[in-house]
Amino acid sequence: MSEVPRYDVVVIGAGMSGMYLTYRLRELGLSFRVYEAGTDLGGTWYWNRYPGARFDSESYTYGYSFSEELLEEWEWSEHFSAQPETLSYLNYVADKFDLRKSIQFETRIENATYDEAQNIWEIRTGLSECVQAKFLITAIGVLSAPYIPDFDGIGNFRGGSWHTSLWPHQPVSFGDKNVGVIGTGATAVQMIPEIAKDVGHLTVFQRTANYCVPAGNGPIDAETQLKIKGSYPEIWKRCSETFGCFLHGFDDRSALEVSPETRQAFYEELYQERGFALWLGNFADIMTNNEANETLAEFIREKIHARIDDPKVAGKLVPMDHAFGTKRVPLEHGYYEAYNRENVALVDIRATPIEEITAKGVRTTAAEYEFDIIIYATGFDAVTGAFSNINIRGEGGQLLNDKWIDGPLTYLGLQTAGFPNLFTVVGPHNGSTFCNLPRCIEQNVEWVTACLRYMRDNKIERINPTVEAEEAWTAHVNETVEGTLIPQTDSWFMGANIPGKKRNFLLYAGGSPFFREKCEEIVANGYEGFEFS
Ligand code: NA7
Repeated sequence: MSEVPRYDVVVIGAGMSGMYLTYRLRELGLSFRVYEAGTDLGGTWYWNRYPGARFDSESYTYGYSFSEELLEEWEWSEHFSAQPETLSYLNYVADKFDLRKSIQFETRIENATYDEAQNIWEIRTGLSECVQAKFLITAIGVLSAPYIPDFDGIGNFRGGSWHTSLWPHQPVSFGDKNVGVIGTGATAVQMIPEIAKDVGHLTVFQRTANYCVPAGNGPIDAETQLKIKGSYPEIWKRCSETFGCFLHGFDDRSALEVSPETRQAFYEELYQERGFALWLGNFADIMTNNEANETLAEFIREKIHARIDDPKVAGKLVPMDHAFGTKRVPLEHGYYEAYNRENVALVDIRATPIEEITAKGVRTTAAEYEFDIIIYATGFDAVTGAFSNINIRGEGGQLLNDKWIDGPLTYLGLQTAGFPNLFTVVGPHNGSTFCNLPRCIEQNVEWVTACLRYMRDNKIERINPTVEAEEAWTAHVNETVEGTLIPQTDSWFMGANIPGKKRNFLLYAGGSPFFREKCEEIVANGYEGFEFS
């Protein structure tokens, strides 16, 4: 029998988290292996190749910050980088730091079992290859388990169909084709204007209208490029101070305490700004007070109406059923204008629901639409979905999916009791879930690798949070959201986009600065809430 390879650490996933872990674990001198299901690295930016895929974060706030040399060398061409450029960036990073040699591609991990007697994780791939590691680190992303609704007849369609995050690697020629898109979340909002330019005819099936706001993208000119390169320390400082590690931070004033004229002028100013200014740079009570929120919702509704030629179409695109910002706000690049094109039609599937997918297309309660291609922009089993796809068994053979059946239970979103030596980078209830991700990925990875260093230096073999610490953290996470309007709305934030999934807040709404402070304080108190042995 061949011997089972044994590492100090196994990492699952080679997206931005797994790549940075590779860099830090190597620096630490530990033996490790990274397993990645894709044929190459990049995670989100490897999988999501749909036309129009790009950052919703300003590019210069999104790259890794750990290497000054890298910051000096790399130039983003646009304020919101498109997916091909981002993937090139990640490949550049991988080459520069020689990351690939630690990663095994085309290897999906399906089982990971903790052996209590040996204090070891046994990890199995889909090919039944087995490896062992003292530590297991998941770096499997927040939006990496695609969701396609279980429509009747879905297998009968004779044309091409796929989920946006499983976009073909070969170029798709739309030519004069008839294309249907189901879903109008952040993904569809980026994709629709791009496809509309190329297709014969596009039909969009919308269940819920969203509050989409202009991204304000554009090329970065040479002067701005120089300015960006000269101001990275200020950029990182600004990001570290704001709620979500963006350049935009909430305004302390109440939307209701200023005059209507001041309020309107402020909204207008934010609407013209780049990125999430209107969401995360707005009056803070937009997210906590329905009356305040409604002043902004109404402002955006008027903007939508003004941009759509046909008032009937505008009426369908105007959100009336939820508060602004309680679902992820899509940033758009000419989204509303796409509906002014003659080759684009909008179907309101709340009024006329989809009954089935047929051999020829989509049948709603009102009509059958024939397509050459159907694109499912129907989102993800967010945050916990990627965990559900792996059988992770902890002490006593307990399945993580069973433990989390009523919602995630974690300490800091980094560990879960009964699963010793398992770290969940960007896990549920982790500060990184409501964050300009790379900023929080770096924090998570640095925290975990510092912990591994501490354990090695102090000859500690095992780390496991206490049940009390986990309960307190979970209660705290729920408190952070209870003061906001978020729980009012069904969204992937609440796990409410997946039929049968228990409604539960999956993110962390206490803000990145607080999360970071908490992580540091726990370390300063001798890893309070964790048990070492
Ligand atoms: P989202 O934001 O979850 O959007 C999914 C869309 O698919 C949304 O419009 C849904 O309508 C729609 N959907 C989901 N299920 C159905 C069914 N059964 N019938 C019709 N329509 C359906 O996913 P995205 O990929 O756009 O964005 C995910 C994240 O990626 C985004 O938040 C960013 O962080 C990046 P609904 O609103 O539920 O009525």
